[in-house]
Amino acid sequence: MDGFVQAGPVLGNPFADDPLLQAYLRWRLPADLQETLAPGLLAFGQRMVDEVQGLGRQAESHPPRLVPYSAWGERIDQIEISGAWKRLRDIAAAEGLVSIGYQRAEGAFSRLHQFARLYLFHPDSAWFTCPLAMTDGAARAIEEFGDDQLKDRALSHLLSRNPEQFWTAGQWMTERSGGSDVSRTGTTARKQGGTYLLTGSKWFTSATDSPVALTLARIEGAAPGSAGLSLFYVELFDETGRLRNIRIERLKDKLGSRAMPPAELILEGTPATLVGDKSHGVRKMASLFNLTRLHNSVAAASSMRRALSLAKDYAARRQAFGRPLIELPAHAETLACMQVEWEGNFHFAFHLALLLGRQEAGEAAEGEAALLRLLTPVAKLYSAKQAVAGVAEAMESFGGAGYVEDTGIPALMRDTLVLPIWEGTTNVLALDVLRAMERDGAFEPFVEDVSLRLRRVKAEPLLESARRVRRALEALQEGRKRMDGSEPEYAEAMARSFAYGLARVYTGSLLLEFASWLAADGAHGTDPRHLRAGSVANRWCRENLFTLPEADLAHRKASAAILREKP
Ligand code: UCC
Repeated sequence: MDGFVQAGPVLGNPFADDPLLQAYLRWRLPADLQETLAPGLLAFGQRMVDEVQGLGRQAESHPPRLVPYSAWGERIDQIEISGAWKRLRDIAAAEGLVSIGYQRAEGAFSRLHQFARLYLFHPDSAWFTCPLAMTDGAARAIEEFGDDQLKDRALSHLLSRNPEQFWTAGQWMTERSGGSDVSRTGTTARKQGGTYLLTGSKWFTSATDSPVALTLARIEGAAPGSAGLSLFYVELFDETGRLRNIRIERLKDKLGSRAMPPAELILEGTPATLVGDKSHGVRKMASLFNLTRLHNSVAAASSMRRALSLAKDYAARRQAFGRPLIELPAHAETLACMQVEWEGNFHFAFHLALLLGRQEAGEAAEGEAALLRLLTPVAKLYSAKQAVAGVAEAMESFGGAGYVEDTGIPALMRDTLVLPIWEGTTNVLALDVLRAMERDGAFEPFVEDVSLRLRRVKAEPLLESARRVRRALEALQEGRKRMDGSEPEYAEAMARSFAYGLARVYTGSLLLEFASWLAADGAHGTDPRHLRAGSVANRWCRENLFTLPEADLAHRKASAAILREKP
């Protein structure tokens, strides 16, 4: 019998093993702050290996369960969750995975610090990063729109580092009529004394084991459409722990993120507090979902990194055709492409965290708010697609083993597949990109920002790439003019390609700026790392940065004709 046993991939401390994250923090943070934060990140990374990986696996294998009735027939609708999931929540609280962003101890860099931690936590956390994203978004919307009473009540829990005090928040936006077009929301709100009572059904509620949630409802008599919706804060349980006029119809039987309990709910006069003034609830909810979309981008970069580190480690251990896989040119090329795509997405996501931190600290430069508004959907839609492609590629690189459940790789694939779906699908976000350009004038700051970044690129080996990005930027400007001057349907048909173009151009400029910094930085002048960063940037920029496909009326008619035939 052949006694050969293949050694599986091994994961180390995700901070210690991530030179890109370390270099990025050296680049962006003041030296003293970087030195202060690094030991904490290293220790947190070790906690992933020692504790969180095991908890994530346990939570995944003990999914939540709905208990509709007590032993004696009383309707109780309790969601039972695993001890591991509860422990993940306690760790998240104690490590400040939400509160760091609000305590702002690191000023404009607080979001960078927070998202560095979330990036380390995500792939081991069995998607506990979903409730954390929702909690972060709820805290932000309440901070922005809530009155003092609501802020005192809710933020003291949502931002607590004490596991006994900490609350996660859910988000209930999706109804049967749609998760994308929320203007058709049917839930109504009736005023009773100082509170509102909500009646309706919610088709997909996220993080439903949370004690509080933000949701949309139409106050009786309010206008139809999304402007007539208002934003509400709900506390799900009364003092005895019973649901407040909420029925849980069922938990969603999802493809992935199995430790997490989204549900279908019926609201039967559920007490709720209005957040801010009446109406324009979608605009207020945007404060939540713009933040959860950034969480999504960081989770995408984190998932890509996890998949790549598994694939690379395995490629060094696994022999085929007389060599380790990593030495086989075709395989090495595939892995290198994955690495370039991951590094680009990493830069894009972390740059948004930097912009957000600056904005919240009141240190944003002119145009940066509009830029962040535009780049948020761009990063979400692009990174989610790239993460799905990257994780699928990593899965394939394991051959049949990647398709086998107990390697953990199928779970990683399943969990990644939700990234393009929740918090806005690719096309919905591409349309949001148009909205940001039209309503917030965000394209001009984008052009200025990329141009400024390209002017900082001085190193000779990067100049050709800088020229390529400049040409692609001009193509985007040309495309924008064409979209502006055409019927709206042309712009909508082109929105996805255009958004991809924005993502690739912007990321190219960030990679070039980073490589330039490494090349110019005295500490790295002789370090070959700056050469490899240059190779990453050049490879990114050699690819198809942006071209706008022709999509005139004839093209649209052709699309309709193509679709006419059954698949
Ligand atoms: O359903 C879901 C669950 C899926 C499964 C999840 C699996 C669970 C496991 C997960 C574990 C990981 S998720 C779906 C969540 N839904 C969304 O993310 C919403 C997607 N739809 C959109 O984003 C749309 O673009 C809408 C809803 C925002 C479109 O709304 P409207 O009302 O039709 O469009 P308007 O009229 O353009 O926008 C209304 C207002 C405007 O402001 P005012 O009131 O001043 O006119 C907009 O400028 O909202 C403003 N607005 C924004 N503001 C719209 N979008 C934004 C934005 N992104 N930022 C700022």
